[in-house]
Amino acid sequence: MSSTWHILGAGSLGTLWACRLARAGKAVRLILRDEQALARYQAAGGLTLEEHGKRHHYAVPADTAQTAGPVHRLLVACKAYDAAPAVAALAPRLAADAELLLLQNGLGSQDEVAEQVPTARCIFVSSTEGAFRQAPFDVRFAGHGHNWLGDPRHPEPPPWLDELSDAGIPAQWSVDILTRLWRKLALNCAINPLTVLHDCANGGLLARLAEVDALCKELALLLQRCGQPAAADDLVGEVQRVILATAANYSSMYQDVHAARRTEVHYLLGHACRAATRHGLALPGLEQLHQRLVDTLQARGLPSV
Ligand code: NAD
Ligand code: KPL
Repeated sequence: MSSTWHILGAGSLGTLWACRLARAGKAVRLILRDEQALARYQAAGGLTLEEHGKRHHYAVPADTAQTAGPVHRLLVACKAYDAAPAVAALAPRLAADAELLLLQNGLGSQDEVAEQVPTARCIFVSSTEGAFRQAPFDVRFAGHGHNWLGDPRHPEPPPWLDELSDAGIPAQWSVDILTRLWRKLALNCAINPLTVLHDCANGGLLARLAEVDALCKELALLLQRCGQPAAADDLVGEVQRVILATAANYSSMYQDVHAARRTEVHYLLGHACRAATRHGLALPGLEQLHQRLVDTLQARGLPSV
């Protein structure tokens, strides 16, 4: 018998996954932060997903970490900085052999979560899908993409992987999930902080390609030193292609900063700088970028970790 999909965090990606699983008839339950969030959810009457201009409602059942009952399969859909504390609060309900899917961008939060649940299987996800919250429990599916799932400790896929394609969730098992996550982290480090510092859309970086290229060179050195040479392959070329293809868009970090939301800098540029220090690698351009970003976030009253 298939396990229930418990979804921790009913934000953009949590709602996107919950609605598609529910639509496909899978057993799904949301786990919300506290009783107040549960009351707000019940007042909203369920989740709303807008796709191709059409709005659909899903009355997905919900509870909180304090509700009784074991959790065998958990999609962790919080921000990177919330993931480990959220999982820790749920730990008493997690089965010893529970499987966790970690949707967080960047690196570092996956290990923080794994420390909370040493006997569980942690599956890392790298997602290029895009969704955003229009209102509480009301999400727009904004960008079709793909999801790569992988487990750095066990190369074999879980038996339930097909449930995702049954639900229309584009997913593929990846034996090199860390390479994918490092590559995405490097792209984010080369683009997102500069869009914040120069207050521009991604395309604004076309006028600053020398600065972008210098960062890519340092990032490529870091990837090599971290044992990820494939993630370094033609990084500068891909960064330039992404800047061109998304020229009119504002990066996720830019959007967070302008909406006065906490960023995931600690798990992106912060992680890159910590990894360089651990390897005794001097990367002055990256360090300076991090410091400028930290100063900018602090000046705006936003957390810099
Ligand atoms: P979000 O802020 O929209 O949603 C996170 C949700 O988690 C919020 O509803 C929050 O209240 C909830 N939460 C936090 N702590 C909780 C707790 N203790 N218990 C229960 N719920 C809790 O975030 P998002 O945009 O869905 O992003 C989630 C992750 O996915 C991030 O790491 C992000 O970088 C990554 N990601 C997002 C997108 C996207 O398009 N939104 C795309 C790719 C990757
Ligand atoms: O993933 C991105 C983001 O905005 O977070 C882009 C800009 C495509 C690459 O950094």
